[in-house]
Amino acid sequence: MPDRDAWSRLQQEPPIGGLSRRRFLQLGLGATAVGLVAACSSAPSGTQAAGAVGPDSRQVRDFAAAQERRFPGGKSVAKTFVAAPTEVDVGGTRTTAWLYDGQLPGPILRANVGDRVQVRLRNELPDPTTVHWHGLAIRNDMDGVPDITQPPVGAGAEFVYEFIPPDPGTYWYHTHGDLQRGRGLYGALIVDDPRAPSGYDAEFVVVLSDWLTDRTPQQAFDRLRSGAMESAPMTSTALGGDAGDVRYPLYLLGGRPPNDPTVFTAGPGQRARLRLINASDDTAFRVALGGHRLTVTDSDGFPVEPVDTGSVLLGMGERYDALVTLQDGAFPLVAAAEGKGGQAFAVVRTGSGAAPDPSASPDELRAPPLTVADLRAAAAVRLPTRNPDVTLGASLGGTMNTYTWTINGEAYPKYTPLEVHSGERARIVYTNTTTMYHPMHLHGHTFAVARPDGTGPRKDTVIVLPGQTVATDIDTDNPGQWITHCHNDYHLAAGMATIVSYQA
Ligand SMILES: [Cu+2]
Repeated sequence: MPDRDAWSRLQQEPPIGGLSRRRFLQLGLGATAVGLVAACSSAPSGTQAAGAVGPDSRQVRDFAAAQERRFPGGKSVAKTFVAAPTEVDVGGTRTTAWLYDGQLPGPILRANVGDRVQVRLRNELPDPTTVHWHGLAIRNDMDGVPDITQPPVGAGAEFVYEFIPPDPGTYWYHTHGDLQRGRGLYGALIVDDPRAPSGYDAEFVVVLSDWLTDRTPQQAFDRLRSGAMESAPMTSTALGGDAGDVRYPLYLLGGRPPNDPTVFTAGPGQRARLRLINASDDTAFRVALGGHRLTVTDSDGFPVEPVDTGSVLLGMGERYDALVTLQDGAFPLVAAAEGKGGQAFAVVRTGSGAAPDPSASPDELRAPPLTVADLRAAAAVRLPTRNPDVTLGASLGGTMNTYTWTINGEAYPKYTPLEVHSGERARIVYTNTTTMYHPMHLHGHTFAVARPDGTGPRKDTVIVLPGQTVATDIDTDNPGQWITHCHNDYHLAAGMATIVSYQA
């Protein structure tokens, strides 16, 4: 049901920045405001203080101008993404997906650091939507969060995103509309540093997702809300408890099911860079390449001290890059759905030999996987040691009988903002009081996982295990309104989000 009370409250809010929030919404939504309110139940009802720095503020324009000065001469990268319902055949089952440019996953968006990226989104979906550029520290008004950084892009409408990627690495883009992502609206976003040596011969972009064939994510969510749980519990030691809320009929690698796998090819002895991206809604993946060790080099786009492992665990939204020196033959690249029983699968082929079985389970998956605890930031990207100027708590809670997930006792779109000012070291402390892990994501910043010795890896999404407290540090250098939320799409839809709000 639309939250009409929230809408009326928004209309009465005091001005923020130079423009009232009410006016921002009115300008953006124009004559279609009533229709959008009816279609969208997530108009935020946070109480922004008078000094909140809005997406259309002078501070955000100043940030954008400074980025342009920092990267003179970046080349133009212009794309059009058409978001539209598309019939797809996944593993022999036809479903109506929602895709960018008819592709599952969407096209790889690739640019250099400092490029001027322009993506024209044409919304041919029946519902309003936005695109979020996950992990990139870009200007707030291009962040793609409906009602927070822009009005949702209505059905039949267009919006042009323009931004400058400031850091190289493995990122991704996806819709930020309610329960839209699981229908197929996601893709890899890769930022290259032309000055850095590549250090590899082949590159495998590995987009992992969970896939419903018999219902939409909205229908799965409605079922959870009605109190129905999966019949067999799903648990994982590595995840410290519940492994998910939904069991999926299929897990995809590069949009393809195990019986119709992607085949990555390279030469024996060559060094391959795996760019692992977990684009799923409710599934953590444990990834291994049969017969090989992985050297993890980057986490969420930022370099770490390289560490060898048999497998790596990715929560939703996380990325890991790994280098691997390839043997001669054909090998299973397996992403096991942690605690759920199924897997995504591809073939890595460097020579002759029979293709591995899609149900192959490499020995590398047996040992505990690498997690954030095993990583240290590369020296070049460590946040300088500094005491926090402000510490903000985000207590993660949930009530299963109504399937409500909360931060500090509130279910988004209700929220009390976490307030920061520019120029601070801010510490955001996530405490998980529930029995399920939550991959917590912050927009617009790459935090450092706080450690006394300052070696915590830089990340934008971090798994917070049941009962665990994870502190994250940022330097507040990107003014605006930034959502922080659980990257389980059902948990986000059920309220696990709040806003980190820059104050003037
Ligand atoms: Cu969650």
